[in-house]
Amino acid sequence: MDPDYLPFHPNPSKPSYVPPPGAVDAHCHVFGPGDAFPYAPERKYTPCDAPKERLFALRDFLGFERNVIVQASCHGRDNRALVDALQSAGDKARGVAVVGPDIQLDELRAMHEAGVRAVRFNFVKRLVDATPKEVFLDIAEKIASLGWHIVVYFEAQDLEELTPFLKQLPTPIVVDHMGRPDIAKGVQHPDFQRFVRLLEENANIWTKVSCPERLSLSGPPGYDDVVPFSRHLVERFPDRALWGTDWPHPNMKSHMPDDGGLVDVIPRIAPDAASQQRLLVDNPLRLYWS
Ligand code: 0GY
Repeated sequence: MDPDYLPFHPNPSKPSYVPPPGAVDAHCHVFGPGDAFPYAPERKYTPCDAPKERLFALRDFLGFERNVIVQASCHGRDNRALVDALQSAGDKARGVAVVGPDIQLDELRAMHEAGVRAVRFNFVKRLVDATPKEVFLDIAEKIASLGWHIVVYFEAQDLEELTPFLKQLPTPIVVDHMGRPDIAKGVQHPDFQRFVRLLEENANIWTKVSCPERLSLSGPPGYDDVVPFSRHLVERFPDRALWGTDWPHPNMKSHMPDDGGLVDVIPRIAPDAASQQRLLVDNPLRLYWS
């Protein structure tokens, strides 16, 4: 069960940028440790263990107060590592779970008690086997009754096909990593503008301006080619954008980002104190802590 991608950065730099009090890292994961919380048999990659203690230490080191921990595909629908981390973090973390069609209301209520506030629907074909849309719609109805929302992960080429489905969902929706645009095409390309239009036309759709390290062609330290995309979304949708580290960066094979360097990208995508406050504090608190 050796990991099949790079380990997370062992010694991130201290960022120059200091997040405002109450700042939330709204996209990160815990993995294992595998001997306590085994990885899913159906997983498409085996991660490096990334236990809760390391996540909480990173949160403090980077100057954040809270985490939103997202269930990743390597743990399948077994949310035990996530729930364990949430219970340890108390009010400092909220969670996004992955559930199947047989999930019961009492199981959802127990997860709510632990801090789960959303489910994730993953459409990325290299990460998961396909789930029928009717199954997702059933889950959506169940979780809506708890006031949860839905996090969706897809790649840009799938947006057109997915749009009617997204419009059917009864809750707020958060799109991971800006819908994974093709950065080489540029902000004005019809593909990215289709994503912008989706948010313009649907006030319940939010996005995470995260993961420059996955999208960039120019690479670290500044991920300069991704900044115009993130900045565009923060400017157009200041009340519906979230930011996250994506620690421990599952499946990153080209390079492993310095998490301090990722934090230093924030003032380039949200250049003034008011937009940083919304991106890092007000927006995630409204969605996950109210
Ligand atoms: C991410 C990105 C990835 C993986 C997962 O669920 C997952 O396994 O989300 C990826 O490989 O793009 O959001 O952290």
